[in-house]
Amino acid sequence: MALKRVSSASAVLPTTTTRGGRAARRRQQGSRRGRNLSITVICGVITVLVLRGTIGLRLPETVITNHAEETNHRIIAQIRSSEENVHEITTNNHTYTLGPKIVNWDGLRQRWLQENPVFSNGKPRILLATGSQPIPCDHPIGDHYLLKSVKNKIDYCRIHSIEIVYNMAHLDEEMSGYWAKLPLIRKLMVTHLDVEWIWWIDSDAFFTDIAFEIPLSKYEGYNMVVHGYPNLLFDEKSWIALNTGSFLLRNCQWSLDLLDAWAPMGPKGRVRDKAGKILTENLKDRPSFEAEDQSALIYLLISRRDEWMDKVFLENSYYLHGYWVGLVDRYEEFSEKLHLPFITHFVGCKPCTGYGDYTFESCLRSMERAFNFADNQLLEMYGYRHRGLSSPNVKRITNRI
Ligand SMILES: [Mn+2]
Repeated sequence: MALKRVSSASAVLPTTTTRGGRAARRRQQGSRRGRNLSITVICGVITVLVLRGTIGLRLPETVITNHAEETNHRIIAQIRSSEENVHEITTNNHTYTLGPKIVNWDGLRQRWLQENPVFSNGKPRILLATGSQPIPCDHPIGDHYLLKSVKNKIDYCRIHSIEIVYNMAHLDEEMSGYWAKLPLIRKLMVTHLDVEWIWWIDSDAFFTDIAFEIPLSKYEGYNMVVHGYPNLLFDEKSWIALNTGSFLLRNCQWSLDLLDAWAPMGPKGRVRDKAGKILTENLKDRPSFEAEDQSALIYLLISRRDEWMDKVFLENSYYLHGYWVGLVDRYEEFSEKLHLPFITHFVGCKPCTGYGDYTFESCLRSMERAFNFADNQLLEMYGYRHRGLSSPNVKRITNRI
């Protein structure tokens, strides 16, 4: 509040300040001008007093808040409008590709690793990739939870020596929204030859078991690791048989080929709409909407099973992705059993745009719990803990230094 008062004062006073500044120069030019200055200053002070009195009758804090809100709205509208200006009209008349075809990537990368042996020593390197839209959230609270989400990821990655990339750029205009991860992953693979695994994680997913590490040795011989269930995939053909909110792709030719095979349903507009119809017709319980990356991957794995499936590991022994409903209300119970869900993923919550399948309130309350649950695991290292899973405030839990 104190800060707001200061900014409001400067919003009322700038004319006086400028006059005062100019007057300082005038003062050197003679006493007559000096008298003029005094009158000006007195007039200015009276004006301010009158203005303050008038504002005072209209509850100053409301005026201040409105002013701040107006400024926010103006700035956000400017950012949005400049974003809209760069949109190009896509005709969708050509067959979409993520880029020039890459061949012999494994040979190239192998040679690079031999030339740079420092990178091939020790544990396979992981690059965690995440991101969010380039414009502000429709609800400011959405941006707050994006910040909490990235703090959670930075903490996890720091502790496990994982590099992290946060993307906010639309690298490919046609692959917007949920499809943006595909061109990003491809770019990261070809520019980070030292990295063995690219790990995509959504901005609406939180690490809720900070100590847990991905058991990479289990995935030797596999190139993709994604949370899912074989029976839901091949027997039920369910559109939630797997979840692409958190998955790992090995940096190899197979993965680049998979991205190429995965991408064609992505281009926004006619292609994406038409593909959405095919996906809804073929996948169990899928609502009718444009094609999204998860259904497209499921459809690819079902329809071309022999070609792709032998390198895909469907993980369900831990929560590489954990559906938040049924997890967030049981954190206390999990703590007692010392078996924490690795990742809590807020599927169906859209705190940034506000058009989710769940109420805004239940999503935010649950995200706060997930964040604090994870944050407790970090704070305990320093002897602190949140006052409760719903509380942003912390308390000291030990007297050690
Ligand atoms: Mn998600």
